Amino acid sequence: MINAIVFDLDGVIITTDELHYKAWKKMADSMGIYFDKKINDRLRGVSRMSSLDIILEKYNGVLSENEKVQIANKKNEHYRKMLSALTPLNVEVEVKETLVKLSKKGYKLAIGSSSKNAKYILKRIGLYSLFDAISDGTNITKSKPDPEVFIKAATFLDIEPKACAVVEDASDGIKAAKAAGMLAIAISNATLNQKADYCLKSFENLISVIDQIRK
Ligand code: B16
Ligand code: MG
Repeated sequence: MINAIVFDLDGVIITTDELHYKAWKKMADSMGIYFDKKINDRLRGVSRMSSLDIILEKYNGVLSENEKVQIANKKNEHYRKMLSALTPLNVEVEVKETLVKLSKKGYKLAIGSSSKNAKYILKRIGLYSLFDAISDGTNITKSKPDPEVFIKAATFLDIEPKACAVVEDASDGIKAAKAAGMLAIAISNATLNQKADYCLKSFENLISVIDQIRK
């Protein structure tokens, strides 16, 4: 029986995946590195430093660890500048309504995000208080596909992993959910991963999928 739903943030709750792309693109262009949306899809759910390593596969030079940290910090500055313009109006109505409906049905709601900016984003878009627990990049040592972020979310909720369902837009997120022993529900890009237990046509479709699971 499913008692809790753990949501990925970027690309599921809010389209900050687009802002990550813009920030990385600006950084890559400034260094003359080829970067496109296909490469960007490999960054979904992956930590900031691991994302940089993927982007640097197209870079011919050699960088020290310190230089890499500086580049990642610069990207985060671009990203935070865009995040500072977010308001509750950036949240799709169907997302907010679906979360409220699930909460009223008695499900515990949590965030399971690799992002260190997750709490800031949730506060900016006015959804922070809707979640019973937030597990993010600040409380993990390994990013998705490692299950740590989801296991921590279940621990914060005091609910067993097998009673949790995860909603993810990243293939690595689906792998992480399965490794955590949770039900994996895919949306957008993650629907390509055959390991997903369910695929959503839209965010609000989650209500009927959860009702179906309950039967
Ligand atoms: P930050 P999610 C992930 O968030 C993003 O998908 C990924 O592209 C990003 O690199 C990662 O967070 C770290 O984000 O730089 O803000 O700490 O999809 O797991 O919610
Ligand atoms: Mg995501």
